[in-house]
Amino acid sequence: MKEKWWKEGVVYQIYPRSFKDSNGDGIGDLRGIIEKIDYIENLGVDIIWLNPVYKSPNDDNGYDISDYYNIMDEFGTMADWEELLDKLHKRGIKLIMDLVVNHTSDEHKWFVESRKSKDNPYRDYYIWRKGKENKEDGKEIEPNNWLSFFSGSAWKYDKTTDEYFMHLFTKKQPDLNWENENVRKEVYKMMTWWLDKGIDGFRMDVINLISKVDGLPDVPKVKGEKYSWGGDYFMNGPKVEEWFKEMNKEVLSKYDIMTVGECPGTTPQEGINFTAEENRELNMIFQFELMGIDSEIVKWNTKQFELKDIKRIIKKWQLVIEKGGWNSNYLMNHDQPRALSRFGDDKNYRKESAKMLATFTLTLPGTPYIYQGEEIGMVNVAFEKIDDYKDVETINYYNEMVFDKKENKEKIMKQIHQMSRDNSRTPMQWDDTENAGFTTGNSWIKLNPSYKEINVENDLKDENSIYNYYKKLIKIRKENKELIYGKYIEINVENEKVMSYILEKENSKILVVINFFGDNETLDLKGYEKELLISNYENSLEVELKPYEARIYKIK
Ligand code: TEU
Ligand code: CA
Repeated sequence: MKEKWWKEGVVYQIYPRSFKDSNGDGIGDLRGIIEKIDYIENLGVDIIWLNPVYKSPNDDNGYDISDYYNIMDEFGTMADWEELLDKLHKRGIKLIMDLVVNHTSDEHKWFVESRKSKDNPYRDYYIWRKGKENKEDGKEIEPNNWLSFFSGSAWKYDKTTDEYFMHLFTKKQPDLNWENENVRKEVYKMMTWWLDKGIDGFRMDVINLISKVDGLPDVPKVKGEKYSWGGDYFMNGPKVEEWFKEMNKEVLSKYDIMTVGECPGTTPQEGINFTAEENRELNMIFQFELMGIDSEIVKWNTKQFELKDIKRIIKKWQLVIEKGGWNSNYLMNHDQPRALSRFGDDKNYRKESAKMLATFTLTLPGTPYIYQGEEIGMVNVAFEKIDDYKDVETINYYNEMVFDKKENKEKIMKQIHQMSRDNSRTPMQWDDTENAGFTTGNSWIKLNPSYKEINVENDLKDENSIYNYYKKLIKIRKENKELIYGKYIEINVENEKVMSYILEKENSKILVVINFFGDNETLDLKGYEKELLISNYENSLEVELKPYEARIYKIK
């Protein structure tokens, strides 16, 4: 297997709006990140993924970009950004930027032009269609019945030209028409411009959504619903690989960079196609299977997850690596609830389960991703009032369920407490002073009251903190290449509570044992002659695993 810096590196994701505010306006910014470089470096991570910092009206917190070539005023200036890049590089930390090119903001100049008239040169930059006649009542309806990611139709009517444009996300995020060669050229030009500024790669937002099937057909109707999920018609569509290859040839292949494509709804076979080196497309993708193990049909309908699903998913995705591609490992990001609250126990075993999950993410083959705050065990938040939520997905869901569908408000708030994206977007908790040291002003979103106890200052002081455990794990990962390039061999497959696996590289082996739940378990490891590298408990017994206990051994 070829060695690559992006296989060996650990990625730390920064959501700038909530990381550190440097000027007291309540919004995190680039100078705030600069202030915290020591903190990031001390953790031992190698690569930063920065969520979008481009000009944006912020309908979807920066994922609605109105100018790809400039920095959002609230976050600072291009000079600040250049200083950040320079300072990171001086410490040997790489920077990857978010690339959001499935859609733009409706305030982007291309769209402003596009909506003006049917013969505008930019018209075909977006996906415009005439309305259709509803067979039942003869009234005009949307061009098809696709549901958007964020509730309601994926089409918006625009009266200037009496047509509809497609938006898979919010109404202010019109989808670009990748069929148009000029769109692709503009995107490649923009990517080149950023790469020439010295960045180290891209995280590509919903990049497997860029190719929609011809004819944009209706999806089979779900009973009682006006709009239905059309994923089959826009995920991993017919031209997606052709365009990945073109992008690679025109742009990516010219630089020593890393790319990670965010690819919801992707199978391991598609993962192989997109990432196998010989295919010259992407380096790795974010697949979503683990994000679906605790819900049914829609994310808001949660259920208890089962370890057998985790085992099955991890095992089958090893195929990607075996076939010459690469994986990425994450348990959360800015779109997901706090992993610790979701897959661990944030009340009785907060530290133990946070460390357990860290052990899991950092020992699987593939590149690991840590999301800001995960390294100190930040937990979900439960705002009482819907007005305290800022996330457009959450607000749209609440409005649809409570106002349109007359669902019980308490039930919906409970779902929001569990699954809202704002769980991960409350500010980083630096210390126990007002606003957790995040801002001296009014924070753009309320803080999680847990900051009095859970904060960076406490974790830095405590030798046994979650932060220091992450730090040790990262070091162990670097010192034991089995954890990066080793072959994944699952053992005790049938065990429903404990996950254990060996990572083998040239006859050298690491054994990982993880109790995923809050009960004591027994596991016989006597057959292995081994040395303990790390555990989340001080005294590990030979056969008994304590709640959420995790251990890494070197096999002799
Ligand atoms: O997310 C795409 C995506 O798949 C998410 O919509 C996910 O399904 C959802 O957030 C789960 O609640 C990306 C970005 O990461 C997200 O922040 C953006 O809102 C979205 O694309 C649109 O750009
Ligand atoms: Ca600020």
